[in-house]
Amino acid sequence: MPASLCGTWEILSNINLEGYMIALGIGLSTRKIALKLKQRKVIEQVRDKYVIKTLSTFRNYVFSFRMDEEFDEFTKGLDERHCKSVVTWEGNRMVCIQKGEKKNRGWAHWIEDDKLHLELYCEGQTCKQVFKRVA
Ligand code: YOG
Repeated sequence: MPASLCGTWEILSNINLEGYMIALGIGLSTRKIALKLKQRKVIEQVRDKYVIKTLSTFRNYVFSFRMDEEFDEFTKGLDERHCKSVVTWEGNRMVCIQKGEKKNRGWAHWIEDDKLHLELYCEGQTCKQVFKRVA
């Protein structure tokens, strides 16, 4: 059983968010705002149902899913695309594949040294984020 991702997490580092946003087609003015945000993650689990909230002063993105079950994701407030998404455990990594218009899109979360790690992928760009636990 992987270490629990549940809790409240505050961003410490954010590498290549710009490249990831360009790959998603996010416009310049929104990218400038997004680069300055202090993102938080709130991850909750009830049985096999998870909720991941990405919170900021500008916009929030809330995403809920069941493990191993494909569902329709609409990335509201992000790039506003529809994806067929599925989240699975790959060893200690929680891995999401987001099938849709953008190729090689998805993300992976894992715990390392008590930090929450996240890689966001899109069309050859990877954004790497690390969060520390605050609750
Ligand atoms: O999280 O997919 O935890 O859903 C960061 C990249 C900025 C809006 C969000 C709002 C967003 C404009 C990744 C930032 C780049 C920029 C706070 C969310 C796109 C648009 C919402 C995400 C996964 C994994 C779970």
